[in-house]
Amino acid sequence: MRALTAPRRRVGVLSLIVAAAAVGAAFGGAQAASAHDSLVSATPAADATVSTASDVELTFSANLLGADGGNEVIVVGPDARHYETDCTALAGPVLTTPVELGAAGEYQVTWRAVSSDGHPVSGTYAFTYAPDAGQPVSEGSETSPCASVAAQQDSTDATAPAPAPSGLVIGLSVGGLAIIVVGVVVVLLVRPRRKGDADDE
Ligand SMILES: [Cu+2]
Repeated sequence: MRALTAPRRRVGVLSLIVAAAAVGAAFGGAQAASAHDSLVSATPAADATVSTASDVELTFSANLLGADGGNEVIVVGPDARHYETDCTALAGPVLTTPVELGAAGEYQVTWRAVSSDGHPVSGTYAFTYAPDAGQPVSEGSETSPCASVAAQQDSTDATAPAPAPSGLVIGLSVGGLAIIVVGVVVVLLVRPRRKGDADDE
């Protein structure tokens, strides 16, 4: 009887350790996610219609990290051309990107920022540009005038056979793995315990 119980108990302890690790990982992930800075306000605001804009200003919930090239805002017009005129400047929680807008229509703002915990956060939103008559119409540019953004887009556009997985994909994979591990552990835990209960009583 002893010989049977010992290995079973060892499996139980092992399962508990794995379960604790998995739950810890899941919790850690959730905590890290909740600590990510979020976009608090934007000018022009999402879904707003503006008649003029000299820059796009995004304010986040905390001071961002000034990692090189990590904070980027691109502004793409209805003609799919870029209308930001320089790289994004960071001041505390605020990203400012100068723009010269072109034709009237919907402009897409795509941003990527380095959260105060060091992790990248990103998002996209649109605003409508409805300029008064006589406003200068910028021609925009085919690629971002910001070298680090343009370089990134080049590498994205290149026909790479296996594009590097994004942080989101990695996060989902890790999350999926944690769920699978927890599932396996639950099965392992439930099985021997039933037998064990029967034996003990
Ligand atoms: Cu994080």
